[in-house]
Amino acid sequence: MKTAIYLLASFCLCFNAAAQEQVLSFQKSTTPETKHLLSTLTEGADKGIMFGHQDDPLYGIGWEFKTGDSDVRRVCGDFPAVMGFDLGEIELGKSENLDEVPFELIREEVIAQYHRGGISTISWHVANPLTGGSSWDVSDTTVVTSVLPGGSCHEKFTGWMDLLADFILSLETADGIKVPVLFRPWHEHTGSWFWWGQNLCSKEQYKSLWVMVSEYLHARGVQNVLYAYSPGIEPLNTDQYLERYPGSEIIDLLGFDYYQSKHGDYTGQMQRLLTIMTSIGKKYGKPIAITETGFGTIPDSNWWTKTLLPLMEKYPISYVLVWRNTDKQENHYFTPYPGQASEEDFVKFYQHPKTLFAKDIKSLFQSK
Ligand code: BMA
Repeated sequence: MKTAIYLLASFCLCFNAAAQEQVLSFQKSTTPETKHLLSTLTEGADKGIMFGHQDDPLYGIGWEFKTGDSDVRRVCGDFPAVMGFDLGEIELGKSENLDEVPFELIREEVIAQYHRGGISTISWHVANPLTGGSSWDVSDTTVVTSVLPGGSCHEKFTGWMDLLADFILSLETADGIKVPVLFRPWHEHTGSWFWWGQNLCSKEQYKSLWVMVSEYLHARGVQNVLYAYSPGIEPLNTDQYLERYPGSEIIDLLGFDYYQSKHGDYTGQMQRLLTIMTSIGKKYGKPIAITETGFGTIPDSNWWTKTLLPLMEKYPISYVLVWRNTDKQENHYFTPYPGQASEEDFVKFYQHPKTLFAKDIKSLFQSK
């Protein structure tokens, strides 16, 4: 018992020191398939820009949970190169995520996307472990401290990380290959709408969150994961972008999230962040991506070729991902569906040599 307590105490001490210096206590190890994913993300940018869509094969406008369906495919005949999925509420032991998607289906679709030669990225709108609320519950500013080692919710959160690890480890093909994924937790942290946001924790605490999760997944033997860092649009320069960067030892891809709205200078803001990321990406040797974007309901029928594509062409971007199409929420769709105003323009966008979809990835990268 004493030995166990000692080991635990020394682990905590080492952990804290490691967190402060941002030095991991382990050498990151990845499977050959995970390395292949990293090279696809990195080299992809020379060949074109991969298109991504959140929850693409799960549901869309007017349909739900039909194998092989996708609004993107219904419009252009191909699946996106990148698919995003969310594990929010897996930590609560539920069988469905916060958007009522069965985790079993997510698992199947991640594996199907791998067989297609495509990429899956996973976000985690994790519940608030201290208040019992959602990711968006920012009523308490001590949540991050509470989950770190020594905090009142640390043990509970360790259990949550176990459920996360179980899921990532369960992403396995019939012949036993662990499917690699790009994990993107703690996103949009430069805003203050999630419990891990800018005004809810210090920069050291935020970085420690990253160290804790990556160390824990490593300790659980998870090697089929890469990590994406994705603040919001707030950073005005490279220093601000990197203010809470947990370090190149952990992070594999740099991104940011930003959406167009009816007002505001979308192109100008995007250019600012893309310029910042391009220089950091080059300096650190990391691929860069637009990890979330879109123009809700796409009211501009030429948005794909006149707004998004010109932005994508100017920077060495690996992929761009637009958010989900759901009719459970009013006006919440980000790709066209048959009959939507931007359908024709999306087909032009698809046909453009610079954009890459699932079939392109399969032929370019010879994936399984
Ligand atoms: C948000 C919205 C929410 C959803 C969440 C996680 O941006 O789409 O409705 O619950 O993403 O997918």
